Amino acid sequence: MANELTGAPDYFNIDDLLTEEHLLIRQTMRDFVKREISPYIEQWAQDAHFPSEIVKKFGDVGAFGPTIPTEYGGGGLDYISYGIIMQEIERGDSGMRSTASVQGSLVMYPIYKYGSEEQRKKYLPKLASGEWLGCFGLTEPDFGSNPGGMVTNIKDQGDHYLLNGSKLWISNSPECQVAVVWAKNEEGRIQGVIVERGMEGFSTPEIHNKWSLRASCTGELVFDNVKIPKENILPNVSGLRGPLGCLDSARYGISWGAIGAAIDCYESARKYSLERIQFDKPIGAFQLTQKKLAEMLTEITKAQLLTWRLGTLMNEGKATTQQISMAKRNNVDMALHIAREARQIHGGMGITGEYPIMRHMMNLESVITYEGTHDIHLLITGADITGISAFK
Ligand code: TGC
Ligand code: FAD
Repeated sequence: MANELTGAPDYFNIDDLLTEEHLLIRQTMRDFVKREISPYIEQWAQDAHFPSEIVKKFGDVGAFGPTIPTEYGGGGLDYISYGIIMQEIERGDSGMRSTASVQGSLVMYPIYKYGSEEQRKKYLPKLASGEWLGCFGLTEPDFGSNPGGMVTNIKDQGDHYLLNGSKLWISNSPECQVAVVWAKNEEGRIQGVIVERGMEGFSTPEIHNKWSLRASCTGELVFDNVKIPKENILPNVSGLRGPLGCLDSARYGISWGAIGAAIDCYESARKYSLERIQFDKPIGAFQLTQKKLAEMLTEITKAQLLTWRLGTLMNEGKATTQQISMAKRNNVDMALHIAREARQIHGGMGITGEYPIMRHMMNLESVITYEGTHDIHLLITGADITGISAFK
């Protein structure tokens, strides 16, 4: 039932669907997370500390831009490999996975997909190696679920642009060297802009007092007449499809990542249920505990099958935005539900940092909101079913 090497459930022999390379990547990431994240994560989260040294380590292990071609420093891997990497990192912590998925899917991906050859060569190798950390600025104080309403703007000044506005809730922003920012031009069309730390008028204030993703740094991006060289505009995209295309890739990674958090909660609950004695029996002997564990394993298995199939569609270039949206919504909701049930099984101990449960649960409250809220994803599926958009 459990994979002997990774200790993760494999109830439907899904490992048989993976290649030797996939299994090797998973083992490498599992070892990395056990060595570099798991021993320290509770303290980082309790202290609201972002371990900036992890950025270089992620670069070294190949966690940044796994699907980007090797000539730009990426891993040149397929989408199942990418999913496996996100799963194993999020088994450690969703905030750590955020750091990696923003870098890969939301910073490297748009530069690779929409950037010029010069931009690819300038930024991608440094981002892949972890020399630079990047962030992605789409959300604004007044435009979250509705990014098309954004007011951040660029104005053509002849030999450069002037960037004004602000972005809110931006993962990695306080530590970033480079930001991919979405702004409207004078015709109201959305364009991608590469902003570098040190540009005059650009600042990245940190958001404090989060109860969620405490080991990930989150902040604002503030642009006060920032002079943007013309070569920093992403030339090959305009319109909302630019940022939304990046979200497809990131939401796909989250659909795998959430399974990692769910596995960690399930495994902790399973072990605890066999060790904890009440009424002279392990609590795992009680039917209601078994029901919880049985439902957890069933939901994890369904999510594993969903993401594996989605990964094959991604590899074939056939996955739709709506399919990715469904997987993100289902798997994050599944993981949050499992975290809550696992917390019950741990009783009072479940609220302490002795176990990973409460941290995963609090993290997942962000994951179910970012990259499109649960309800926005329900509406994406609703629009696909009926042909009627219920957003506006
Ligand atoms: P709508 O009219 O549907 O579409 C506007 C234009 O975009 C095109 N399009 C896409 N293109 C490529 N890929 C996709 N996935 C696309 N989806 C839509 C569409 O064809 C259209 O193109 P054009 O050329 O005709 O203009 O847009 P809408 O304004 O009705 O909004 C749709 C909606 C609500 C689904 C969308 O805006 C949405 O997804 N909202 C949620 C916002 C969101 O997810 N924000 C995420 C911010 S980043 C983040 O959270 C990072 S956290 C990372 C971490 O820490 O891990
Ligand atoms: P709102 O859009 O104000 O939504 C509030 C509520 O209203 C939600 O329940 C929503 O579902 C509901 N709602 C809104 N519109 C509708 C509708 N049409 N129909 C029904 N219900 C609706 N953004 C970035 O750009 N880059 C990042 O790196 C990034 N990182 C983040 C990190 C964290 C920790 C968090 C919490 C957020 C991050 N975000 C980032 C922002 C995130 O994408 C937004 O929070 C999210 O898209 C929701 O926007 P909002 O918070 O403004 O909520």
